[in-house]
Amino acid sequence: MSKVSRRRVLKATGAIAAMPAASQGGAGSADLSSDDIGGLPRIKQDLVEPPLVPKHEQISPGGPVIVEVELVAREVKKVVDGAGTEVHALTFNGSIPGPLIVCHEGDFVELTLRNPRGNAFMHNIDFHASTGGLGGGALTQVNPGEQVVLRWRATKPGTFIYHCAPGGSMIPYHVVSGMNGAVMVLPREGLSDRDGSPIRYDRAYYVGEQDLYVPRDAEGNFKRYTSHADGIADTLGAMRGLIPSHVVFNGGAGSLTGDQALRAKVGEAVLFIHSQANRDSRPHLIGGHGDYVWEQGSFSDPPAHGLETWFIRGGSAGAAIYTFRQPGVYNYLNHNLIEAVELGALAQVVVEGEWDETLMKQVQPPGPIPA
Ligand SMILES: [Cu+2]
Repeated sequence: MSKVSRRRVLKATGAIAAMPAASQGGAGSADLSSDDIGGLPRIKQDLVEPPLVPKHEQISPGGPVIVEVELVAREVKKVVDGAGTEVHALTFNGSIPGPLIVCHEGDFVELTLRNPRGNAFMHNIDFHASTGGLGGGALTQVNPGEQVVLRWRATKPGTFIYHCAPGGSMIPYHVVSGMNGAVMVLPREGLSDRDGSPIRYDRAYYVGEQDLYVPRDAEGNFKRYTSHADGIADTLGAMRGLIPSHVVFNGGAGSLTGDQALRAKVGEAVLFIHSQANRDSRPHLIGGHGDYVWEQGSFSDPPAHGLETWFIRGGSAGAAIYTFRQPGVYNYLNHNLIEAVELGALAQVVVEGEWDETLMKQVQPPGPIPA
């Protein structure tokens, strides 16, 4: 039986909905007509501010669904470090990065993108997870006071960035002003290791890394501006130097440390999704590892096992899972240590639990060197 006729038979018998997308010849093949899509169940996904991730199932409970999400372009002033340095940010839903969207391979994402009246800029969105004209960028251009609805099918499982891309210099300007986020497309049957055995996580965090280019005055102090328009020429000048003033997680230096640190318990498997829409990064968990790492973000490929540091290419998102084995305060950082410690790309994970002396023990405390 040919592939097409076999699919038709399976569809007619209702068997196709229960099959993993890979068996269907890949989601996005013509297994659903426009009428079929219109009749799919709809799920509204309440997006949340990173590092939190929206409520989701790791294994799809059924066939494809339409996942409805809403993003609003917010043009806001943000303080990005402990010294009070300000940027006139461009954001999705007010946070840097924008919220994580989660769906399963073969699902449809239906985005309402709103650009409120009173905003200064036209905005749109390019979903790297989507297929077609500029990742949706051509179909989502909205001026202040407009909204648009775009539906796209998640055909590739993995982690992918999305970003605003309104054309010309406004593309990098909007991206480095904060207008980016990520989508996680889970395999319908959930994640698996290199042997095909299931991998599950107990919690998930989304860390969006952002390079910022805050202009300086003649004395080297960060400048302040009254509006986006006021600072745009200087900011474009600083961007062209390619040397960021800040490299931060979740919108600012220290935004994931201290009271705002990530939390976990010994024995929990934690999924870290890490995006960088513009510049390379090198995530590393000090005192831990990447048990499973999808460095390039594709869940079609098996994860690497047991990594020390992984590489996130600018313009991509990757995923790593680690099961914590010791309590303590861990640093999760960009292991360009200058970017981490001097520029801000550092988070903390506070882990509760029992210390395992078989894994690490101070055999002799510090003391004088014997004569
Ligand atoms: Cu924009």
